[in-house]
Amino acid sequence: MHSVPMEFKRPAAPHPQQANWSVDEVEALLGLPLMELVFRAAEIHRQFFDPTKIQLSTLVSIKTGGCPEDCGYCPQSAHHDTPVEDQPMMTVAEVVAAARQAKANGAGRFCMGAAWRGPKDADLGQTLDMVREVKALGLETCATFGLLRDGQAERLKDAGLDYYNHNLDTAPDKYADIIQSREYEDRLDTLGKVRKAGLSVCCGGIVGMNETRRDRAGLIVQLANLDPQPESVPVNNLVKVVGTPLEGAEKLDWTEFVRTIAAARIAMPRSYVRLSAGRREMDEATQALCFLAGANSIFYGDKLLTTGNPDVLADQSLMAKLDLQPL
Ligand code: SAM
Ligand code: DTB
Ligand code: SF4
Repeated sequence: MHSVPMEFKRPAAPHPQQANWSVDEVEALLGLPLMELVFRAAEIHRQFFDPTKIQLSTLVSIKTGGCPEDCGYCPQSAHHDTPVEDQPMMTVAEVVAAARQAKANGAGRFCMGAAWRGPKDADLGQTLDMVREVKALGLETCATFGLLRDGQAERLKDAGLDYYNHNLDTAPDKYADIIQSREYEDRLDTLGKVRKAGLSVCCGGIVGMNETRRDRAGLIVQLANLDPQPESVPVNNLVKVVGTPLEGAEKLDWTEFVRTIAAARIAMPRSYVRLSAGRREMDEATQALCFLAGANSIFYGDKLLTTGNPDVLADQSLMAKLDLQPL
């Protein structure tokens, strides 16, 4: 039995941008009876969004592997011996071709990822043409290049970047178990730079890394208390890759994943909550429950960065079955 009473209600809902959620509050949400939690999340979803619409983002890895960081989940870290083969930066023409294909498949946003701690200024220069040309195709643009230095976010913004993705990845208390090569504060600093440059923020995390429910609450609190809240919140279920320190992590029960989505929706009512990595390992009914619980975005395309994603035809079939229309 759950110890949190059904009548749990958050006192006097403030403006969502001044949420000031506590870890206790979000942990209590996560512990509500599942059907009650999903119902509340679905109600909030309908207040702020059309629940028949879904946002589709396609990923491409513009520079793969050989990353100096030691993130325990990541197959691209040079610290881990994984099946990922290092690849140099893609050309602008290759990136544009991938973006055209994404658009033809129905994606609305194209997200370029690089296995860097952060971009050197010369690296960044090479990506600006990619951003410009992808934007010119009529797609929204997103980049995830790691930690940014002063001025870099502005250069990306000037080139036509709409979103910058930089995840907090886990709760502050759990962070040191997962990553040693950079601090939580470094990540918050980059998010501040992204905001200051006028870019939209895409910021989320990963669950299924042997964390506790309280850790998941701690991550949601960090995200929800960003002011303003992120426009886009990717919730990744760890993709376990051979050779990474987390390859043997305990599988998160699907109900805990649904709970995480629902609590993120309630804590961040105006944000797009993305059902992100890990969908290939999830059945259609679980995904449907995530959409009911307020997820309204997915990564769409046969690949994430280096690992698989449901193929486009399977996702088109799922969207048709669920009567979800791409944005
Ligand atoms: N290198 C940049 C950085 O870390 O900021 C950008 C690319 S990095 C691959 C982007 C995000 O991918 C990470 O923050 C993490 O949330 C996610 N990610 C990486 N490996 C993952 C895995 N095995 N399962 C789920 N998400 C993963
Ligand atoms: C995010 O939150 N998840 C994406 C994107 N942002 C960059 C990446 C998922 C990566 C999964 C492992 C891989 O394919 O390498
Ligand atoms: Fe590098 Fe990003 Fe992977 Fe960390 S998550 S190892 S920074 S590519």
